[in-house]
Amino acid sequence: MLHRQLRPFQPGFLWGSASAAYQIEGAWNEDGKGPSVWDVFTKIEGKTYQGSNGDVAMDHYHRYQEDVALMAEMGLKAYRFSVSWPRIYPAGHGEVNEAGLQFYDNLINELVSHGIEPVLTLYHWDVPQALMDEYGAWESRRIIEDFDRYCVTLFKRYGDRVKYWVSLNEQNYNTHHGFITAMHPPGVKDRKRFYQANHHAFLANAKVIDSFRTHVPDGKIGPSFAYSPAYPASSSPEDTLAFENAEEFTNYWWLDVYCRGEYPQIPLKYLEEQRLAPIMEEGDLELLRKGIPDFVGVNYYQTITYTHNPLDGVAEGRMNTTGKKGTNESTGIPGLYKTTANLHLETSNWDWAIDPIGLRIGLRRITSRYGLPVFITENGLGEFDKLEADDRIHDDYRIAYLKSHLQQCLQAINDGVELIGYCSWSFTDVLSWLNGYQKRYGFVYVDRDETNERTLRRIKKDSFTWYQEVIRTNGGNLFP
Ligand code: BGP
Repeated sequence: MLHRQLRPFQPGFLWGSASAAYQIEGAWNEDGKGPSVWDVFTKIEGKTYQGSNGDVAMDHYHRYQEDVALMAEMGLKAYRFSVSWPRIYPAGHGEVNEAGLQFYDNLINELVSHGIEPVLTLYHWDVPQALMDEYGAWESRRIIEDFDRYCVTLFKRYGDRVKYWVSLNEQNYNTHHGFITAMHPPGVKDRKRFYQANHHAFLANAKVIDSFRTHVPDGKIGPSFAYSPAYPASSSPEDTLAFENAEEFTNYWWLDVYCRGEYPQIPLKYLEEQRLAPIMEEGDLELLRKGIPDFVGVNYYQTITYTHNPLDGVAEGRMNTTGKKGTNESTGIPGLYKTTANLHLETSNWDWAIDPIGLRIGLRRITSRYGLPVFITENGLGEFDKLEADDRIHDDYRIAYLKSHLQQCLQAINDGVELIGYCSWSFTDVLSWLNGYQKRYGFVYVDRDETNERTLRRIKKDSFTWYQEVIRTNGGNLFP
C-alpha cells in the first residue's frame, strides 16, 4: 500500500520508552522486598551470560530521580515501568509492604510532576519466589486470586495518577522459556505444563482486567505480547502451511484468547489430540470473555521465517545469548514448523532479524483480526556499544533501527491502524535477562558490565539527542 501523502502522528501521541523492575532497580533485598524467582534463578550456575544478575542492576531504585530528570530533559511523554510483585507482597500474599508501595508512589509522582505519563506494567516476570515454593506459581490456579489481590492493591493506590496499565508482559515468551527451553524459571521442559500454566495466566489476566473496570474505570489496560509476525520461507504450499501453523501456535494462541476470549480452533484440536490441551474448569471461558483489553500491547523486535518440518525434524535449537553472530540454531516443532534465516533481512549480532516493514505487517494483522487499538510497548535494538574516549557513544545503528521502525509506524497509521503510542526498549541500558549487560538497548549508557559495577554513571548516547528531536517535532524529523 503506497500512500501519496502521509497524515502525521496525531497530537498527544505517546512518545515513550520502557523498562522492567528486575532489569534496572537493583536493591533486590532492600526495604522489605522478598525474593523473586529471578533473584534465585540467576544464581544457578550456567543460567545467565557470565552469571549476570539484577542484584544491583542499574541501581535505579536509588537513582530514580536522576533517571526521571533525564527523561524530562529528553521530553519523554510516557514512561513504561513495571512493579516488582515481591516488593509489594514479599510472600506473594498476606502482609503488604508499605515501603515497596512508597517507592512506586515516589516514582509515579516524580513522573507526573515532569508531565510524563506513567505506563505501569503489573507483571514483568518477577513472581515472588514464595509462591513458586508454595504452589508452583503459574502452575496452580491459586495464583489467579493472589495476582488479583496484588493488582487491586496497585489499582487502588495508583489508579488516580496512572491511566495506562499493562497486565502481563510477554506471557508467551516468558512461559516458552520457562517450560519449553528451560531458560527462564521454573526451568523445565514440558509441553503439557506449558499449556496449563498459560491457561492459568490467561485466567489471571482476564480476572485483573475485570477488576480494573471497577477500580480504574477511566483507565486503559492491555497485555503486552511478544509479537514476531510469521513469514513463509517460500511460496511453496508446504512452507505456507508451516507458516500458517506458526501463526496459529505462536501468535493466535495468545492473541485470540486475549482479544476474543477464546482459543483458536485449529491448534486447540491438535493439542487435544496430542493430550497437551489445558484442563479447563467450568466458568473459565466466561472469565476469559471478561478480559477483553482496551488495547493490544505489542513488543516487536523481529519477524520469524518458517519452513516445513517433518515429523522426525528439528526441535529446540541453541539460542545465541553471546552476541556471536551466526550462532543461533533453527528451532521448531516436528510436524508443524521450524525456523529458518530470512535471506532478505540483515540481523543483529544476536541474530535477530531487522525488519521494520514486518512491524507494519504485524500492526495491520492485529488491526484486521481484532479491530483493537495498539500500543507499541517495546521496540529496540540490542547491540554492543562503545564508550569513546571523549565520553560519547555514537550509536548510529540504533538511530537507524528506531527511525526505520517509526517510519513504518506512521505508514501503519495511514493504513488504518489505531496506534496509541510507542515505547522504545529501553530508556537507560538494562540487564538483558540471558545476555548480560553487554547487550545494550538504552538511550542512556550506564557504566557497568557483567562483573564490575564500576561507577554506574549515566551517559547520554547520540540516540538520546535524536529521539529528543523526534519527540519535539512529533515525528516530523523522521522523513526527509
Ligand atoms: C522482551 C522483554 C524485555 C527485554 C527485551 C529485549 O522480551 O520484555 O524485558 O529484555 O525483550 O530482550 P533481550 O534482553 O533478551 O535482548
